[in-house]
Amino acid sequence: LQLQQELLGALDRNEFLLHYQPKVVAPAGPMIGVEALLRWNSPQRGMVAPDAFLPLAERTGLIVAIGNWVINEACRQLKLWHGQGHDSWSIAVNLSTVQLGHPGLVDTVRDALQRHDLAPACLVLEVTESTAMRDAETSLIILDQLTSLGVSISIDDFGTGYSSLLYLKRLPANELKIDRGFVTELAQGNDDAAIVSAIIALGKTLGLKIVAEGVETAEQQALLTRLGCNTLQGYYLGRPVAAEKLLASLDSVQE
Ligand code: G
Ligand code: G
Ligand code: MN
Ligand code: NA
Repeated sequence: LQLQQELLGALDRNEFLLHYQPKVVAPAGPMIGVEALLRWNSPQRGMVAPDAFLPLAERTGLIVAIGNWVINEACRQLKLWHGQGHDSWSIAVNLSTVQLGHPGLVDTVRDALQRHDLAPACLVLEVTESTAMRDAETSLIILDQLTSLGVSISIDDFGTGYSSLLYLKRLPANELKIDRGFVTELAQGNDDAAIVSAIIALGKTLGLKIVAEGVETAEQQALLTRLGCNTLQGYYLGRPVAAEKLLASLDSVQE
């Protein structure tokens, strides 16, 4: 209840912020965009990661207001970067189950793109398999409407959910993100390399761009590239950082 009270005020007090993690062309760049990751800078608790408050925000419905802020803030920041010469960058925003099921989502996205004068294609909406499956038929309708706006849809944490191939085939997605659970032990000679190959083959058959997340070592970077991933994301390519730090770190990602 305490946390809920604090969360309620956090938006008004402007305590939320976004960190940005690079997505780079395999193996080592250039950077083609970022994933926006929500942080809560709480006066009482310090910097709070989303896992600590998203479940509560979902249960209380607060996620809708917070999520709308995220979408607008991400668009505002991307427009700034475009104006600074990084005009090919895209930005990815995560959507939770409650957000996807909320009737205002499509309008929120359309308004944010218009307000910040952004081409829809540079906004990527990341939806996990489980989120899309929660109310599968409704999700398809919403995702189709979002696709009609021109935004990209990315299937996040792929391989951790239960979607049938038939459903996957119907999803209007542009991108598939291989869950980092398959990447962590990739170089250790278990089945993960075969699983990743199969996911890549499946994704390519469906016409999807393949992103690997959780890339932490040079070995994983090389293997994933050899297996056919288009895009890499992970601590090895760049940690999530505040906007000011991202430009400063570009040298290491070679832009
Ligand atoms: O950075 P990491 O601890 O940042 O994120 C933890 C989890 O929180 C991930 O599953 C990520 O998808 C989710 N997440 C991060 N930012 C957002 C956001 O803005 N909205 C939603 N719905 N989920 C987010
Ligand atoms: O569920 P989603 O993929 O949106 O979550 C992104 C989460 O993964 C964030 O918490 C982010 O901080 C974290 N993350 C990003 N790169 C890495 C990585 O290389 N290793 C690990 N362990 N976590 C990562
Ligand atoms: Mn994500
Ligand atoms: Na993920």
